[in-house]
Amino acid sequence: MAHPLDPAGDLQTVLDDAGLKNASVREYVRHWAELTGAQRVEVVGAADDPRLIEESLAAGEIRPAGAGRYYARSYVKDTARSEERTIVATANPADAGVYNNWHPSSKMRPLLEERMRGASAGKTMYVVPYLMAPPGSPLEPYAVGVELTDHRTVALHMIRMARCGVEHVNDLSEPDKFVRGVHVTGDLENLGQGTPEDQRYFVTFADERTILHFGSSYGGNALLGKIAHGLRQASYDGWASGEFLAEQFMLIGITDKQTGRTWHICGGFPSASGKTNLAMMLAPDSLGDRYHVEFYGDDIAWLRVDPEDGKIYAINPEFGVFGVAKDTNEVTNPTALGSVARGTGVLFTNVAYNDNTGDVWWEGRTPKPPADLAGWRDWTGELISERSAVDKDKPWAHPNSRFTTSLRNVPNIARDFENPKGVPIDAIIFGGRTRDREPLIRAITDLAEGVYDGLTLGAEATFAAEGVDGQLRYDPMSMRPFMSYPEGAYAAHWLAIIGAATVKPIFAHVNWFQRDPDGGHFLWPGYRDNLRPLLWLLKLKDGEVEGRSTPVGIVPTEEELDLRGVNIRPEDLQKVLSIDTARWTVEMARREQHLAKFDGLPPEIWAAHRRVAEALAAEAD
Ligand code: GTP
Ligand code: SPV
Ligand code: MN
Repeated sequence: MAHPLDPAGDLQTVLDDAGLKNASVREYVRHWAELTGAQRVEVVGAADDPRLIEESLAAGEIRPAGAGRYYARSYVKDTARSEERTIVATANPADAGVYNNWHPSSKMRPLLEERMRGASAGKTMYVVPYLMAPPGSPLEPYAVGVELTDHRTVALHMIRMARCGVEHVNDLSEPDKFVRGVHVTGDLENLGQGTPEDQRYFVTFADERTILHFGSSYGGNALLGKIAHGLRQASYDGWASGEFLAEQFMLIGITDKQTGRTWHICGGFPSASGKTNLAMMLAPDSLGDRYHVEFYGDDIAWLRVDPEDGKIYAINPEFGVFGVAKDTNEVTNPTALGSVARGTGVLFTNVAYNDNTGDVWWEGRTPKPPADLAGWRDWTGELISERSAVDKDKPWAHPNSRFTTSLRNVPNIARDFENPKGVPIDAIIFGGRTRDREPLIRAITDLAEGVYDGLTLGAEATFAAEGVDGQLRYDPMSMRPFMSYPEGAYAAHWLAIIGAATVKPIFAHVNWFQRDPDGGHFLWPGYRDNLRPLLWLLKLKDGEVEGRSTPVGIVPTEEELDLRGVNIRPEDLQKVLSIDTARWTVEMARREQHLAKFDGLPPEIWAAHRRVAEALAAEAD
């Protein structure tokens, strides 16, 4: 039950009634309720979901989208993470890196407090205690947090994306050890988003384990357990403790049903580059009798070495999926459609919505949009039938429209996804959207070369604003937007953690996005067929295939790839399995400049770069 905070102050009664016992958490709630001026405080957990849904429906904040499915629109200028306004702040200037947008805490703290002071007046502050780990994980001490949010839809997202409830904070052995995450929405219509007067700030005070986000109610800007805690804070904690890595990685299991053997692969692709789709991958029909892919995670993995067997173990700290809607359909990703079926409690954001039927639609859901326009509104709430001639062809859904659903709804969720220990890692892969140069897969067996490959990961710049056409926007390990400490130290920490494993994973770089330079079509069919290069990688690791050595790694021969049932032209196949030495040589010069930006890069990384460059030069001669 919620109680108004009357001047006599019965906050303590609210917290008592909710069973919130941790005195440090109670004091933290009191402090921020006072500072933000929230009118009421309410402690919520997973059990409150049905009531919160009813309240949100009644208030018109969400709408029904079929039985047990819901729909919400965000403010039109609040539709994605904002990288420019995201900051990592600490007391130590040496924590500044190239990508973490470091500022001193002493400067940022007052700015955030000023914006948040009184900014939740008249609103309810939801207290959401959560755990970013399977319960019982050795990394649990780093996984406890409490988000305070003044937005009910954000609380609904948190309940889907993290394990939520007072039980996660009540009996801590160190009651003060939890991440403090405060989310204040602000007056979205008056924040100057994207202008020089931008009022928003999304700050992780990493050495204080405090996250203060002001000025959004969207995705990673507002769900603080996910990337602010799960990636920025956790990667800082993993480095500071020397215990683990926290990465923007998907995590899957592949089981050979004939032998019963299961392998685990994790890996990073930059945002919107295919992690969710890979994690939900259904084996292609021709391989489905033999192989099964299991979903562990699609966006975050924490990796540590287990002292007992010397292997790398990974967990997915999340409890849900915040997936991109665009192009999700029965052919590309039937598993995703299963995850958002009736009764799943899914929450769609910024797709198109039909007022009359409660149906939802997004670009790529079907080849053409629904023919009968009656009731359909685009993601901004405009009736499609009333669009002007100029707006006629605009997308119905926002390109970053998403679905939020819990892991237990994912049809291929691994049987042991809650295993506190995590799963042993056989391979680590990196991949970006690259229209040329990067082959379908190249395997890397050397640790330093694997880490080097991750550090030089990038995705092509697609808009003039994002970079020079055809050049990569480098995105080390797919962590560029989430980097919390300097890149040189980051590389050294990777070498230390993976180097400490006595059983090492194999590395690989993959690319599903190579295009025909003339027609522009994707050379590789992608999606379900992506299992094929991964199976080759596991065979290579087991010594069952040899591949072909190149200066940039080992690539499969055509015979080694299981291509039964694949629809690909012979010339396209040849292209995705070949190395364009001249094009690679151009890339090496750019890599040199990219790496030179990082202070204190370990000598092993430079040595790996030189080895690859020399091998390419020898090939070119
Ligand atoms: P974030 O949640 O932003 O971190 O993204 P993600 O890495 O999980 O990306 P996601 O799987 O949601 O894919 C993003 C877009 O890429 C979607 O529109 C997909 O349909 C598309 N995509 C994913 N895999 C493939 C593929 O193998 N081939 C092609 N052509 N497109 C793909
Ligand atoms: C990403 O942008 O990589 C996401 C979505 O996974 S958000 O949680 O908004 O960061
Ligand atoms: Mn992501």
